[in-house]
Amino acid sequence: YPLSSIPDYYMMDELLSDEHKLIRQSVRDWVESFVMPQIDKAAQEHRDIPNLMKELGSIGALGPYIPEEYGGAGLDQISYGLIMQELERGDSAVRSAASVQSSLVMFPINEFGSEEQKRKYLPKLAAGDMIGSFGLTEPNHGSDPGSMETTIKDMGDHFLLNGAKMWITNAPLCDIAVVWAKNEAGKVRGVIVERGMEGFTTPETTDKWSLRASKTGELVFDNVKIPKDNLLPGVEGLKGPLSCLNSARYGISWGVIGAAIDCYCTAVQYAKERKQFGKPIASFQLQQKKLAEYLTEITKAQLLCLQLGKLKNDHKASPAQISMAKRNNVRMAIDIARESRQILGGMGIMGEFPMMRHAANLESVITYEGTHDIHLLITGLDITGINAF
Ligand code: TGC
Ligand code: FAD
Repeated sequence: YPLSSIPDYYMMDELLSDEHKLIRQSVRDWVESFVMPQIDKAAQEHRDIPNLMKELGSIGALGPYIPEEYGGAGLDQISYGLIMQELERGDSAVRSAASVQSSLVMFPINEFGSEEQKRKYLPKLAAGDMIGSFGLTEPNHGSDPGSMETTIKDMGDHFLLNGAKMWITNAPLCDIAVVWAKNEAGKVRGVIVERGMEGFTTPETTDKWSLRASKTGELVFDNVKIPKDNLLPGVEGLKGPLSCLNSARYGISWGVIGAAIDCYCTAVQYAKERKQFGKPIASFQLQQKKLAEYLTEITKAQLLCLQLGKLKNDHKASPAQISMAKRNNVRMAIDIARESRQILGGMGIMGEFPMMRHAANLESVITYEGTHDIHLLITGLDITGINAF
């Protein structure tokens, strides 16, 4: 489909700055030329896209809102959202790579790291010369990270890290991992673990049906000696990792709009071209109903994100507001991906078209960064003041 057919039904562009539109266009062009030609093959072959992180670094998609003095672009939150939207139009695996690096690795180092840590890691992470991962989830604790079993023990001149993290995006590729573990006092602390530290391994999780162009794995720590300088000094408690999630979930709310747009635009074009009973299938009311509903839902999601972005720029977005957007928009996107596949009939199952790939990817997206049900409970808690976890 022509890129000019990407919907802006409520003229949201009028609310964006020239800089926002320029950033969106440049990422859109990159996705079109770099991601689109190779994404189906990568997903079919269950492998990552070669050189992805360097490429993402070169277009400024890693840590866009990190200050320029540390290698970021110093952009606002709406720019970050628009970048995520364009990346996920390509594939959720591409957005995931940028999300983890930006919101889950660069964000905590920037927010909670020492000056030395910022200077050591952030510029390399921004350039894609270094790949980061984020270890919160464990084999026995996913939705309930507060019960984590991974520990750091103070040994005087270093810490000893023991435990395991599971389902970690980019674990097999990472040069560093931001890992959350409990100290002797039971307080959650963050440490930067570097590849090559003795006792640190990253086995790959294979045979996924979802996010096949993204590497997932475990982070295993067997008496890993962590230098004291690698502790994130600026935060203690679960609010450390959860603050990172606020940023990543916000990006996902925008990102999934991109996946929905890709499915919607493909479906509109196909419905206009494909003829049955002597007419384009777009002329049947049943198909028009679907297309009209997709556009309505995409438009609502865009407006939700834009206002959330403004709140975030003003440091007024609450975690519960972010949960609402993540939950609503991922549901919107997965519904559109699943439904729009049917508009293509048999062709909808083919790799030539993106619906099956997006729908399968979104099964991970609706689970990670807090499941659909957990976000509902966060909204429920915000309404009632009663914790129903
Ligand atoms: P609770 O007792 O409510 O809170 C503990 C402390 O944390 C604070 N807090 C937050 N702080 C900042 N942002 C938030 N969103 C926060 N939510 C809670 C809270 O104020 C409290 O602070 P303090 O100072 O009083 O100690 O926590 P709980 O144990 O009852 O758990 C509730 C919660 C919110 C953790 C849980 O509902 C939840 O969110 N579970 C989901 C876990 C999750 O999202 N995991 C994601 C792992 S990372 C990932 O999936 C990456 S995929 C990326 C990719 O590939 O793109
Ligand atoms: P569980 O917590 O066991 O939940 C299972 C089901 O029970 C869910 O439907 C859930 O909603 C429901 N449930 C749980 N508690 C309640 C409750 N109180 N009330 C009602 N229902 C409940 N994690 C990281 O730390 N870093 C990463 O980079 C990362 N990348 C990921 C990449 C992929 C591809 C995937 C699939 C996951 C990734 N995750 C990552 C982990 C992800 O965040 C977790 O899978 C997610 O938080 C859910 O945890 P769980 O899988 O253990 O499910």
